[in-house]
Amino acid sequence: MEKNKEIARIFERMADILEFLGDNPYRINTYRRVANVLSELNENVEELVRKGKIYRIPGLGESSVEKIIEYLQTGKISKYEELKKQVPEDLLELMEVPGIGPKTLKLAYERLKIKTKEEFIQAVKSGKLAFLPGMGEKKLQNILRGLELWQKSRERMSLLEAYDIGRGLLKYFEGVKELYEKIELAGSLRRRKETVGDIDLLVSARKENWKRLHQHFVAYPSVKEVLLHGETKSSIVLENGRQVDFRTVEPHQWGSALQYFTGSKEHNVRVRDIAKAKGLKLSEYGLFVADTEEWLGGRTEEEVYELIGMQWVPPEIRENTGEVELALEGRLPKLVELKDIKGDFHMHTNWSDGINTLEEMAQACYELGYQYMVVGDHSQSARVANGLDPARYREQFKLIERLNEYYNPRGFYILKGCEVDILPDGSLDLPDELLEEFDFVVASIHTRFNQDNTYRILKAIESPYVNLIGHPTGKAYGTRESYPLDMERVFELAKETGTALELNIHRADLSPELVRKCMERGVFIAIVTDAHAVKHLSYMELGVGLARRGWAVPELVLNTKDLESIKAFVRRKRELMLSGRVV
Ligand code: DGT
Ligand code: CA
Ligand code: CA
Ligand code: ZN
Repeated sequence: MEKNKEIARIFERMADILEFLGDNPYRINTYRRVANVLSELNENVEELVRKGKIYRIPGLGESSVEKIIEYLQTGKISKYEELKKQVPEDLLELMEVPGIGPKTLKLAYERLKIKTKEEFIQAVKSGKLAFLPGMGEKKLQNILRGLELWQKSRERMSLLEAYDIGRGLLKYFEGVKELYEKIELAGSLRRRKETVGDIDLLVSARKENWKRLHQHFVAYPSVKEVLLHGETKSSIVLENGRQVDFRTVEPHQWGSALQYFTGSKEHNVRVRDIAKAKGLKLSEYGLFVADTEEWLGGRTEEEVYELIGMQWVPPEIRENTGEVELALEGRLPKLVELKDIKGDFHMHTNWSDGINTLEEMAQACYELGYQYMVVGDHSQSARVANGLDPARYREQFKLIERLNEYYNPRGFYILKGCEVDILPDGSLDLPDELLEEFDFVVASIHTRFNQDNTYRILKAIESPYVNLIGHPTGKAYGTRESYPLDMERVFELAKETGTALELNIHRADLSPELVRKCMERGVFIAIVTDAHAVKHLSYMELGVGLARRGWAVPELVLNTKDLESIKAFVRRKRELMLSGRVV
């Protein structure tokens, strides 16, 4: 009955648009009635059309039936496509929100000049919407709740959120260690996709333990709803609305199951086809001879790929974007790994807007086994972030020097650094005399996110003292899109001058696509946590995953360099730029 629902939804939407446009009430009612009829039908609409019975259904006129048939044949209703063009896209989207009707949107549009989703949400939150006629407290509350639900149901979670949920689940399963052999988070989370639809948890265990494992799973403390409770598969929805799928497999199936449930679907389809061409059959249950069903293997992923005649493919690049061909030829690049990382270049302390002290951040980085860290507090123009003026930076230098007396003999180095603001004209928020005193400088844009910022970034790269461009595209998941930016020119100048671009874990900026371009063009990236507290420092693993997703190789990841190479990187740029050989 899927089609019944789909078509009913479109008629409902058409009615909404007509109402928004102030069309004639008769037609609006007709569309709503058709929507009702379709959703109440006991029979499948496709079936009714095939048997010619559709014309005998009360409430469906000839032109409605035409539209239904058009949809079944083409997947579209042209009238709907035409209507959609007459309403701002954002408002159209809002019509889907429970509690928000076309009347409300029309009023908001006409009286408050609201044209975008953001403006509408803002008007709800600021109470401005309450001034519309007929808008009571209860209705406002409904709208608020509806918005919340809708946003949650439609937005995929950020990788960071999924990672946190995943870590929580793994910890929870440590409590029943004796019941299973292996456990892993699969799906898009394992592939480190920037957004994650649902979380997939996979366990290998002897069959007799499966029942207890599934009981343990559905008893997870933050469960809101159990969608499915079986003996091989269970699904839950957490209180925050996120879904987790859980599967148990037998130990000898582990590798093939992990390979299958990691995806991506596109990658799996390719791999299966290759297996098929060799007379093999690959499924989540193992690798088999196609004709005889003889089991060949599948204990580990490595075994699966090897038996098919391929290199093992890192999960982060399993997207069928060239990795399959290279794996067949044994030519996959060696990607950067967490153990290659020697330091972090961007973090904040409570000198600006961080939570922890410099001492605490330093100790945490030391305990992570790093060789160095860059302190990167905000500069003066970032007032909301309690940015530092030159005098305070110099004061901070003294503290860093004192701490270094303790840490350097232990093989750990705190580098003097900053996250200097790139001002609207592209100049830097700190004078050259001070910039010169830093060991490493990050420069970032924190204002005017809506304009083309190419000139600002290029100008910052031209500074002899800027070593890293912070969150280059300005994107922030869930709140902001990137500003227009001529990445090709940025890549070119970054490469020419020896300036790195930041992969900021919090913002997934650079995106994996851009990281891949950096690799192709020979531009350095630096993976940074932008930590504002000690606990954020541990997200480096995630950053490495995002970099790997962009096919990052250690040679072009600045954090894999040792302290001497970092110093040389900084020195080289200063010499180059001050000698006037570039620009
Ligand atoms: P998501 O949850 O939307 O972020 O993306 P995934 O990749 O985690 O997708 P999900 O949760 O639907 O399924 C997990 C993996 O299971 C997926 O990456 C590949 C595998 N899988 C699921 N359904 C199919 C299917 O119909 N065909 C194939 N070949 N693989 C599938
Ligand atoms: Ca998933
Ligand atoms: Ca799933
Ligand atoms: Zn920043």
